[in-house]
Amino acid sequence: MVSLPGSPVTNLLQVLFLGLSTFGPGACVQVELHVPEGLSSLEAVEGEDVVLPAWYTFKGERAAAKVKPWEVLTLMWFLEQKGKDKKQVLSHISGATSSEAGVSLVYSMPSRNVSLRLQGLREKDSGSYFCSVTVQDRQGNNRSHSSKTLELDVFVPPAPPSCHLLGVPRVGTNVTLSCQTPRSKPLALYQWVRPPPSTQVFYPPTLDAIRGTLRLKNLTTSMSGVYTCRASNSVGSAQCNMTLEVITGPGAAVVAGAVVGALVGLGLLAALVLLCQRQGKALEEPANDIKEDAVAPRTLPWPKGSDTISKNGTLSSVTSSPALRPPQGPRRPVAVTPTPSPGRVPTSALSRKGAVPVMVPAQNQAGSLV
Ligand SMILES: *[C@@H]1O[C@H](CO)[C@@H](O)[C@H](O)[C@H]1NC(C)=O
Ligand SMILES: *[C@@H]1O[C@H](CO)[C@@H](O)[C@H](O)[C@H]1NC(C)=O
Ligand SMILES: *[C@@H]1O[C@H](CO)[C@@H](O)[C@H](O)[C@H]1NC(C)=O
Ligand SMILES: *[C@@H]1O[C@H](CO)[C@@H](O)[C@H](O)[C@H]1NC(C)=O
Ligand SMILES: CC(=O)N[C@H]1CO[C@H](CO)[C@@H](O)[C@@H]1O
Repeated sequence: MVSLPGSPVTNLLQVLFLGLSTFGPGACVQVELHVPEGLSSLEAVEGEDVVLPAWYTFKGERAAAKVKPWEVLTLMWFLEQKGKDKKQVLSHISGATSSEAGVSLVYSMPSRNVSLRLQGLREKDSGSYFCSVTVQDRQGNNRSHSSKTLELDVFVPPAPPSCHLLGVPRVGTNVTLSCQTPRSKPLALYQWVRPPPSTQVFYPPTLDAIRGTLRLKNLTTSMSGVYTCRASNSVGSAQCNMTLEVITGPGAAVVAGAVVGALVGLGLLAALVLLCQRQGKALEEPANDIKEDAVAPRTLPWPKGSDTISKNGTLSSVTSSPALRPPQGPRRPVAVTPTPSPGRVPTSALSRKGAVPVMVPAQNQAGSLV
């Protein structure tokens, strides 16, 4: 009777046969492993738990039937991954269960429900889970076997991305803001926005949502401010912030403007410079280094959003984090401060970022003397 086609007549015969034979061992039984109808793959999120549902019945038997006293089950769950050997993750043989860490059966044995629970999922738990059941009687006769496969795909929410500036943000030039997350499955899509008060959302072609780049053209000072990048996929999102400070005008014009503006005080300024140079010889080390504690020149309230050059000829200025702080605190001559995490740019980075090497210390001196 083993593989008769499932016509109503043969089903009836099977039921009759099983009805007669379920009283003890020696039954000719065909085990059937089941998974929920239509289920062939599952999706889960890294860190969470998942249950791979599976149970067995005997052909023609009602699904809810209990384990028979004579049933001896051999159960194995394997994980198959592309390019790797098949790995056994759980086995139940002769009444003893053994498994990998984080893998267990949902129901204690004996049970016909052999669902597998995976706890604390990792991305590398993705793959094909192959379940095999073999049932025999206590004499080892009438063995019957069945198996099923379930695909598991473990998704990963985007890790915190890092925000970077490519290019020098001078008025009239172009720069690119870039954003990349180190980990995400499926691949993250990126979005750039400016948070309030300068709320702005960017769209292609300015935004490349796949690469995470935002191209800003013909910069103006009104484009200075905080920019936020959000990386997101179907299971989560993460963001980073950066502060863009658009530098006004090329260096030569600033110097010329400063000279014209300070024409009356030029002689005094020259004298100061001489004085500074003398002092500089005595204090050569500190004078040439931009020191952590060096107090930047006291400036008039910063003319945010305008091209005005401040009186002391500062070329550029930066708000260190926190981002939207009003421009009144000590300033640092750095063009841009990416702020993936709160914190100040190390002073050692200042020289690398092309801070005006000679003028800054001179300004410090002048600023504190004027
Ligand atoms: C077996 O257990 C799984 C997980 O708890 C459940 O989804 C499934 O419905 C159960 N099967 C039966 C036949 O009860
Ligand atoms: C900025 O981009 C525009 C348009 O793509 C281009 O015409 C211009 O040459 C670019 N300017 C600089 C300084 O690269
Ligand atoms: C850049 O902006 C300035 C001022 O907004 C404008 O006059 C100029 O035409 C712009 N240049 C380009 C190439 O768009
Ligand atoms: C980015 O800035 C927003 C406010 O504009 C803040 O809520 C968020 O915590 C910041 N994120 C990071 C990573 O600094
Ligand atoms: C169909 C089949 O193989 N039936 C066997 C089941 O096992 C008993 C002994 O336990 C045999 O007598 C049957 O022939």
